[in-house]
Amino acid sequence: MKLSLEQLQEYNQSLFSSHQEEFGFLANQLSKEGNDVNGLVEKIKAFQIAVPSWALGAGGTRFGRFGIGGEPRDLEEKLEDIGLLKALTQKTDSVSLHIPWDIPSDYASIQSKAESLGISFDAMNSNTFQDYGQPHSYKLGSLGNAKKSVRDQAVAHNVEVIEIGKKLGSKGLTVWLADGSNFPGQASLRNSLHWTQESLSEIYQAMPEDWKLLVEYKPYEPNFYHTIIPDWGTSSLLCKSVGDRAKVLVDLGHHLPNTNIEQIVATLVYQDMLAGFHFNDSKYGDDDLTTGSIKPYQLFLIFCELISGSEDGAQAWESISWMIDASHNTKDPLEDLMQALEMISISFTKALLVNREKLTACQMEGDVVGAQECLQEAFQRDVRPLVKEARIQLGGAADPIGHYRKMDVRKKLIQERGAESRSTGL
Ligand code: PSV
Ligand code: MN
Ligand code: MN
Repeated sequence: MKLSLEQLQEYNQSLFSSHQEEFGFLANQLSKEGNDVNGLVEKIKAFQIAVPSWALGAGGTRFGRFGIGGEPRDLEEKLEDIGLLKALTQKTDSVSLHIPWDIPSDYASIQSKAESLGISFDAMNSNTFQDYGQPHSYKLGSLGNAKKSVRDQAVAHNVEVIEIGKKLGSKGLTVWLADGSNFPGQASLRNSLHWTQESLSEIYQAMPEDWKLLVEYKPYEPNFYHTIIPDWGTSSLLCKSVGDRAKVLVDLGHHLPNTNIEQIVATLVYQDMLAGFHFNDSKYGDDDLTTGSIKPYQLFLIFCELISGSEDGAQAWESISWMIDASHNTKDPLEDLMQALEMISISFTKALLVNREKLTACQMEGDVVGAQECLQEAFQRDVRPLVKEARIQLGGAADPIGHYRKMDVRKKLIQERGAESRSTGL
């Protein structure tokens, strides 16, 4: 389904005067404090986040899955859903595909569909954590499997994913490895790391020169004794050994509880080693909850590190990829994604407001209280009118979820695709 632009504008018109009032008040305050409000709005407009193709249906857990109805049945419908998100939020303009779930049956039609919706192809994802009829099983690992034949097959799969991505105009390959072991003694810790390094190196050689390799880490699950790439340090070590276009991908859920993720980000940015982000949130583990729903302060602090790193010239902002990687078990995925996109924009905007000069002075003088005040001043501010203004200027909805509900989008998708339609994905 497609949203009517007229209805969207009509809806925006009904919210316009209260928005003007709120935005005017904030803009006035911010300019008095010396901020360039137009510059801020432009930065918010430019910050776009990719949506993965697997996030558009109900995710479920290993105990069950509750369908949402109207889920996209194929790649074209997935693109249509991202098109809806784009029209409403103006915060996403690309999709990240997972192979083999999303192999295009007709490249020309997929490309023209994406083009008509203004969507490009972000990093490609390979899949060696499942069996899908290939000759050798991945039960005991893929790129780090003890058997060379399995490793070769996993490398070949990644090379095939690169070839698919090349046809679509993607510029990156994301590798997330489920490889590891469930029990002590099951696998050689050292050899499995070595084999993984060899396999990654072969994959790297197969990438075009303008591509990057995003290497994701995860401490546990699906293996519970050891994971071959458990942390940013191991990922970084592997990346450095394969080539300078291989960098570390940080998925917010892939840390043990209470890990200082902003410090990891600062360290990676310091080394120009950050490939990108998978946004989500968690209370306990890789919960894949809505970004910003559990730890909004952490998200803000992460953005503070990213912004200061790029402003200080440690790592270019444009070299970092942004994506949501969450699972939707109880919410409508499209509404959930809209909430995530909003929270990401809000945290980004708050971090832009930190008075960095003042903060640095506090750090140099050892003014601990002053430093905390600097951060709190930005974090406690309600920046929603700024984010809304950026969205309206780009032609999006003043209140994306409000409009989505008013237009009965899910009901229409169910009519179109059926109540039992099921999307491929996690
Ligand atoms: C599994 O933990 C995971 O969420 C990884 O984060 C990957 O990025 C994603 O699945 C898709 O492969
Ligand atoms: Mn991820
Ligand atoms: Mn994950």
